[in-house]
Amino acid sequence: MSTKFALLAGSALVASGLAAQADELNLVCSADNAVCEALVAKFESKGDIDVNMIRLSSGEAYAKIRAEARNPQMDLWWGGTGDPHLQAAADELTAEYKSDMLAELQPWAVSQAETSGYRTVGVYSGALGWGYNAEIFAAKGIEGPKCWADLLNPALADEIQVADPNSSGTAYTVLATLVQLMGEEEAFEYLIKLGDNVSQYTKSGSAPVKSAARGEAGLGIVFMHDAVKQAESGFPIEVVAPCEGTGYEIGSMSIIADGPNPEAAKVFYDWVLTPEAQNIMPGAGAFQIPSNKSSILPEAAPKLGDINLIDYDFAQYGSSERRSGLLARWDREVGALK
Ligand code: S7P
Repeated sequence: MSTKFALLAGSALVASGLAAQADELNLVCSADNAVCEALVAKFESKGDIDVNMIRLSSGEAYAKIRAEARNPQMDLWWGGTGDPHLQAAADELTAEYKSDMLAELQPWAVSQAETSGYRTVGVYSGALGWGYNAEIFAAKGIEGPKCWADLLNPALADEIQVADPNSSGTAYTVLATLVQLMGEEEAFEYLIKLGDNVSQYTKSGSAPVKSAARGEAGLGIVFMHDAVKQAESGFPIEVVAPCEGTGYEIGSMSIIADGPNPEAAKVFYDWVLTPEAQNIMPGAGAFQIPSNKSSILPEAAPKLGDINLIDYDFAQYGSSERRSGLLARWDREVGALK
């Protein structure tokens, strides 16, 4: 670490308005592109660190970081569901970092850090559900589905979209949620039946509800905040929390082990956990629950306390063995049928 960075490291840099030293940061962003760009623009305006950002879905980001393990190209991975961040931590692809900002975070965000041995941290949270196009359902005379069981209604043939859990953290959360709700055998039976109603397994997790908003599909299984974004944009999307219970994510952030710009990674890491950074998110259409206790909770954000949540086992479903095993079974028994 350079002397200048050593003197200014961590939250002192945040307080000083970011580093005075020119530098660059290679960032993988796994949330919606609009929020990735808004955060990068604000960060760059505050200091001399140029950000080279790429947007990849959570599973794709994990695969890239794993593929580059011998010669890491990226410095920081912001956003995306927590399970692949935990898998990267277990694989030691990411670096331990105990930010001073931990003291300002919600217990669930700190717990994510503790579970990973401080190789990842929670940046936002949000529950899984779906958004359906009320006009399409009204035109077809189908009642809006309230429960996971309702999604098997044969009247919904080819009306549902959900992502592929290999590329998408959202879809892996669907898979892990159903396994925790129903047990593994029943969950796979359910997913095979659901496949009859699925027109397409998309690459990105939020794509299904964007299609539903445009009338290209009836319903997208997504994080509820991604459905809220479409409703807030004026599309006829109804947002549903499934009646049997549902899973949730702890969207996470990790520093890549042996990345080329570790100091710049820490500067972004500390800043992006501040209320100043997190309060940018709703303006970019991101309605997750922020992890800093002093950040503003967006009015439109689905509140976890109002939703029937399962006790999601992040340690188990973020473990390398469990995640790889479930994805392999999904490929064999569900993906292979399309
Ligand atoms: O759009 C926000 C969000 O739902 O995107 C992340 C998601 O994992 C990225 O998309 P993939 O499902 O394609 O991986 C979530 O973390 C986040 O809340």
